Amino acid sequence: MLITRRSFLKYCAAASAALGLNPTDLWAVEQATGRPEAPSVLWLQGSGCSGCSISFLNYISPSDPKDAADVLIRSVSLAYHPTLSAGAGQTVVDEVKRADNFILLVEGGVPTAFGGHACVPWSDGGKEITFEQAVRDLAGRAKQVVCIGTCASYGGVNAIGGNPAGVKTVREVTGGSTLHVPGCPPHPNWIVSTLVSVLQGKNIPVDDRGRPTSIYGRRIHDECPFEDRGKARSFGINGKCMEDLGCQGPATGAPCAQMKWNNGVNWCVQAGSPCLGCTEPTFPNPAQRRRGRGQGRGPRN
Ligand code: FSX
Ligand code: SF4
Repeated sequence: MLITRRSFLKYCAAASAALGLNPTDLWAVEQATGRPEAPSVLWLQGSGCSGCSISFLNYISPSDPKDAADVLIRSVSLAYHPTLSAGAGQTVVDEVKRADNFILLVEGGVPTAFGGHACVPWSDGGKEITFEQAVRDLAGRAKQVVCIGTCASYGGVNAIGGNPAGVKTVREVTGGSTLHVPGCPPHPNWIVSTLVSVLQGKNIPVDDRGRPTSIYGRRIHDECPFEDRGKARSFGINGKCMEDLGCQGPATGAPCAQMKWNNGVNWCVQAGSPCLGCTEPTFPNPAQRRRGRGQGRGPRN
């Protein structure tokens, strides 16, 4: 069963979630998705914590659920999401099999050990389909593949250490071009603005890590307001530079200092924590270099 724009709105409203965009973006996405040939969106979840989906839904506007967010929700044709889809079972599997003209969003890394059976998103006719199979199949048919979060983009938390499940990036598994929206999780604005650009068919300039430069082109440290306010000597000290406590801001591309999180309330360093570099291929262990791993070449055009 396909999720209609209306029904997606209902699920999101039930979760007290709303997504925000400025009016220009909204007008643009309405134009982009209002076309009969506009692609739908399939969202897969693999080896992750679902935090990326939660972040996507976490742009809360409790006082006015029918604001700009409603327009976006009505505009995006979400054909599949493992937890937002109303339908289940073979009906949904058949819809996914029939899907064409879609953008594939992948959240989470791809487990490849145990024949891929560490992650089984669905069964088809009683046969288990592994996440690895699903990603390979759908990526091959998608108009564009977008990795949501650091796990899908670079392996992230799930590929660290011994990596017993053999978690790989989407790009390692498919060998194809992928657009990356890293962050553990990514900010909802990063997800939404990238999705809008993809739906508009824009050419999205990316850096050498496959990330849109419009979002990730500036380093945390370059725009951190705390550099001149003295060095923090312990964690939990608000408003001081965390450089001596391992802050990854100088090596991390992200606009957290200006955009902040939770509707502009706060961000890591302001809350007394070093930046952990969650948008980088080295996350969560900056000492473990994974140069070249899963780094996308930008969108397919
Ligand atoms: Fe990874 Fe998504 Fe971190 Fe979690 O599932 S980017 S573990 S916030 O949410 O993939
Ligand atoms: Fe991630 Fe650093 Fe931004 Fe915190 S400040 S969300 S660790 S990029």
